[in-house]
Amino acid sequence: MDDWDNSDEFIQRLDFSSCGEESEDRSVNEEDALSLSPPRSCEFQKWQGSSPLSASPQRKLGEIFLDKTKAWMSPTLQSSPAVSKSWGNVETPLHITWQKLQLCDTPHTPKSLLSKTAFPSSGTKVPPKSFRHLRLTPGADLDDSTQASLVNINPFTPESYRQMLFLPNGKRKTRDELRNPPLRSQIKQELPTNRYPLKESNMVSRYKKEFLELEEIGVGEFGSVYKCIKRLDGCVYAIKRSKRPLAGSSDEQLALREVYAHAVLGHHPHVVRYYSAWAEDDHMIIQNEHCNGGSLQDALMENAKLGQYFSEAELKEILLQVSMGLKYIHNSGLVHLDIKPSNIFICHKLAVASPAEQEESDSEDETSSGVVYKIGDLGHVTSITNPQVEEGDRRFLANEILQEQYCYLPKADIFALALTVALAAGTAPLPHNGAMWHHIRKGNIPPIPQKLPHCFLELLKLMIHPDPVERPSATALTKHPVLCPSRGKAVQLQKQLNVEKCKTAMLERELKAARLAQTLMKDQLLGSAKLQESETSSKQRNKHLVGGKSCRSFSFTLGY
Ligand code: 809
Repeated sequence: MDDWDNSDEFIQRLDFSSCGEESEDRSVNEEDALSLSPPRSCEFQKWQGSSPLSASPQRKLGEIFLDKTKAWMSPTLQSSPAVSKSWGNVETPLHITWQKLQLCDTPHTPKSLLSKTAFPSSGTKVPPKSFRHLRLTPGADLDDSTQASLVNINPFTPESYRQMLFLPNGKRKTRDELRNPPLRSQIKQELPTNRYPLKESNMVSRYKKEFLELEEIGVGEFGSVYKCIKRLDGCVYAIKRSKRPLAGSSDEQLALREVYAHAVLGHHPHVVRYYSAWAEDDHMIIQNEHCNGGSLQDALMENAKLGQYFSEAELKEILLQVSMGLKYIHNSGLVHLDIKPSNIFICHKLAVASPAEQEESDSEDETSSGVVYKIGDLGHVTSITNPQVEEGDRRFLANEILQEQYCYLPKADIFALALTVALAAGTAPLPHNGAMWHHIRKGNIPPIPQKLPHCFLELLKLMIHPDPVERPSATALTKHPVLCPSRGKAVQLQKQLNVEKCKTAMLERELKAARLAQTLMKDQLLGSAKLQESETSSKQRNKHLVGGKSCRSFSFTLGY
């Protein structure tokens, strides 16, 4: 954490004035500012004052300054229990465009503003508790009633539906009233009417207001990626700022795809976590988890400089962890289509906790090596069933994708992953085209300058098989005995246990049968003995009867 040694000076540079003292709940702050998050079913609940989403650790600001070692890290690296922000299979609103979202280019976001519009009839200006701390920066000097009137009316909100279905007195509208809706002006009476002006001068950059830029960590055609600290929660994030694509262009759809994919995917330890996205000025911005170990590509370049390669154990770890991330993406009905070293990010678990604390930690990110590999950059993600394929890097591209055959899309990710691992193993840079490109597509792993077990090389070879059907699925890889030998041992032991259980069951059955036979035999013997006895006694009785003096009666049963 050397960046932060001079923390006193740094703390002065942090401006918390816009954060609101009560705002410990990041979920409120983040959700409140314009999010491109797709609508969720809990939205209405949120307007009513309870925020069911708390996607991140809630740390008191004081705590952040007190704990110098733990501060300034990605929220996912902290030991606070992360609450999954899984949004399930949310239907993404494909029709919404960046241009339309310009409506939200302001700290007065639909949700915060609706929090005001949703309670007009309560007769009080006090917003619900979870919104009370939110300050509306541009209009900060306006009184509450003026602020409340600076809203756009979203026709799709439950409040709009309420107005459509109910009269102001709360009664349900009749069919006639529904068929002949009142003039728009009448609807407006209930909701504040002024549209929030969208002039540039009124826009305060959310990026600048909420984040402090620490350094540029990547730059490319797409724009730039910055390591930033969020003023409110003191955590570090990776933020991509890219040029806003032309409204209605295919680039715009591509840009939105990344956000849709993140939103649908939710949270997985081997997929870079997404926090928020918004548009401002000419930029679109995406705020993601910051991975403190850089990208796998950075690590490969460092290795190349030192003449080193990843070891067999490390290669297996990369393959296993990325397969887990892919399994999650594929099982969500999506494919990545741009797997390569520069899109795999590395998180090193920080050694801030004592060994005892580390032992106690029940983090899902825990791995034997303490290194977590995560799939990032979802810019090429598409649906498996309804694909819109934007070819990824040609060096990692499976031949069938080039041939526009999209029947086995997940297997294209497997192909790219094998070449990614080969690079990590020390393979020379991959060709963009030419003879070597085709040689690899025929199922040949390029030469690897280190001794690796035959079974591991065979697995990599299978992963680049020319026939995608032959390549293992991500799920199969996560269970593969080469990657999880302990799992292989466990499976073997389980099989042995099952055989023993079968034997025991059979012996128990035999024992039961023997016992039953024994009982039957006993009973039979007893039965015939009693029969004999009864016959003898009946003969004797007859004798007595003949004698004519017996007053005793006998009864007997056979014992059945
Ligand atoms: O850590 C990162 N998370 C990202 O989403 C991301 C990250 C990085 C890093 C790691 C630095 O230790 C370097 N670069 C160039 C990154 C890019 C991204 C990224 C990629 C982002 Cl923020 C959005 C889209 C694609």
